[in-house]
Amino acid sequence: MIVRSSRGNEIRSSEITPKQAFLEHKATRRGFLAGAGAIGAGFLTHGLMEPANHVFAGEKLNSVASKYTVSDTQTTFQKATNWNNFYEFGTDKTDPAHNAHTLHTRPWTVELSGLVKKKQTVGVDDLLKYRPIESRVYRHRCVEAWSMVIPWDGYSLSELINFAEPLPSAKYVQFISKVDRSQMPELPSGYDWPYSEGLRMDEAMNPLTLLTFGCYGEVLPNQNGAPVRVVIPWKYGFKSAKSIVKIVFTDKQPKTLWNEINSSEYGFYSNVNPQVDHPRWSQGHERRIDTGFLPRTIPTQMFNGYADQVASMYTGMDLKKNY
Ligand SMILES: Nc1nc2c(c(=O)[nH]1)N[C@H]1C(S)=C(S)[C@@H](COP(=O)(O)O)O[C@H]1N2
Ligand SMILES: [Mo]
Repeated sequence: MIVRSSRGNEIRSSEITPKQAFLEHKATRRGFLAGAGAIGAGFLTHGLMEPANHVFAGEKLNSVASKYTVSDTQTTFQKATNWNNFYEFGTDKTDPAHNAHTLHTRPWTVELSGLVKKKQTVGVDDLLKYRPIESRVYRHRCVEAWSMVIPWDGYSLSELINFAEPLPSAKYVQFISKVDRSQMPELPSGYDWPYSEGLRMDEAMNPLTLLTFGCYGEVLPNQNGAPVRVVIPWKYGFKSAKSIVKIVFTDKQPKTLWNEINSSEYGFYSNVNPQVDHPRWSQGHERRIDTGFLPRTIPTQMFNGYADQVASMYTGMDLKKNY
């Protein structure tokens, strides 16, 4: 089925929310635009309240330009939304685009918990309006040695962490993704769901770590982790948890799904590093998927090319040991 998105292009129905949600978002679009000026009011006062002005896949975000942007050739929207890892919706790269429409992205809340002053549950629309949304073109390097260049829309996670006020004892941040078998009929067995990932506090506070609501200037398609995910561009893609429902502040390094499955292949840090190979393949090169035709093989850069902004967090650390 083909429908028209808000930007007037034709998009496949698998890239948007189910029909019901699509109709609903049309009816409420005016409400969202009217409320968009109220940046900052957000969840500071509303907490659990779900505002009526929900936004859905395909809806335009009024993003502002960002200094955190690379000039590499961008991956096409078509490719970035049809070649995905989102195992909750199947393990083939094309599965999420076909299956993720069953995810209900509203109502949606994110729980802030653990070692933090302002423990609370926040509606995702309040989160979206908390700070101006920036468009940031990031390199995106999967541990499987392919890469893309994607314009994401969001704001630094540090903004939310500063709001939440972690206790001094909080040393790590854990991200927990949604799991719901009724919405994820393809949920594979053999994994310790929900998907879980984590960062050290300084990594989570690094301005590059993006709390992400959109890509290509639009609300995230479900297969890219709607309605809210993180993007950590100097780490392998699996660190960037999708469809987050819980952010937990902890004093110990949190459990992560891939590390629990195979700690020798998927380390907690997983910084992009061409000198530390995956046990089963080289990480020295990557297949850059950009134009949508044949991928080009290019050398992988240390910290995915973000060394200037992140290398100082790891001075004195043995990156072969802390892979
Ligand atoms: N919840 C969840 N988050 C996830 C994954 C997943 O399977 N489930 N896959 C990860 C991997 S391996 C990659 S490469 C990126 C892919 O993000 P993209 O599909 O938006 O490019 O999401 C990451 N986040
Ligand atoms: Mo990945």
